[in-house]
Amino acid sequence: MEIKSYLNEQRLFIEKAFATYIPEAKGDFSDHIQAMRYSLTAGGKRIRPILCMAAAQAVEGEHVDPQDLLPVACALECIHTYSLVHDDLPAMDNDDLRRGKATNHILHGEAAAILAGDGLLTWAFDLLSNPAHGTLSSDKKLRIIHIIARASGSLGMVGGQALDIANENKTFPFSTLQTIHSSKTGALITASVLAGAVGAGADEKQLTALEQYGKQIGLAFQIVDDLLNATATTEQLGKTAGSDAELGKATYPAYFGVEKTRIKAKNAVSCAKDCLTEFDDKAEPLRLLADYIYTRSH
Ligand code: GRG
Repeated sequence: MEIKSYLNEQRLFIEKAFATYIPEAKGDFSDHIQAMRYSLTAGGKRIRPILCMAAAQAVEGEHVDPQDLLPVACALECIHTYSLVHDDLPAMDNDDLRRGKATNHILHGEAAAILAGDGLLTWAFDLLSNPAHGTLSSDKKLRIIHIIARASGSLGMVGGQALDIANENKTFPFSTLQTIHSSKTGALITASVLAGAVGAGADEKQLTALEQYGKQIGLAFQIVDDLLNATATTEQLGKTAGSDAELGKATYPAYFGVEKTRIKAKNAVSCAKDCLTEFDDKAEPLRLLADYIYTRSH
């Protein structure tokens, strides 16, 4: 399997589902929904929904129609996109470029961007809990909702963002950087893997292995993000390069230098793949995704 065509095919599958699962910009709330849709459809690698679908494929549980997981996959992308919209606000990272386009608040204004983020976050839980979507059992849906809520909130992504902002321009121990990374970035990535696995009926042993896999690729993802921020160009990234240094953020390259950081990312990818030894060929996309996270250029 070739990773580029796999990613492309999966990305299109997920983006096609937006037509079904994301409200249309019409009626009384059309401006608000348009602002939500602007960021959601602006591009993006769709890594979290792809991981969700790949984890479901890897598991030998009950047969699950990929269509049944699409609301979960779309919900993950809504939550991720909301976090980007809010992260770009002047009160946070104050960025004007995201996914190669003007950030939400630059185009729609701050109030509309905040509400677009709020709308995306809340819509995710509408999608996850809607009894009309798919045939996943209520038990599975509830478990998935809890996994995603826990990973997105104060003990996960939101908490990590708060810690990150509180520590700008400060010196802090490496363990704090690890906590920031694992909560701000790693938690939603791990939850994406677990959500797909739960949807496909994974047993506890498989869930433990996939949780470790998720944590390792989450770590690799953030380390590579740090590296790209320090070494790639704004054109390559579609977002402002060099912003970490400008905002006084502690990063892996700042602690270890570029070369050692690359080795750490590679090690995390290798640990992630080691977590998949009990899985057969159906986990091939998860293995390729781990490699891709290391080699990605944006
Ligand atoms: C505002 C609650 C809140 C959280 C923000 C996601 C985040 C937390 C901040 C974004 C800043 C950042 C660089 C985070 C690290 C890694 C990351 C999430 C990068 C962006 O994700 P990609 O590369 O983006 O998957 P695309 O655009 O491809 O979806």
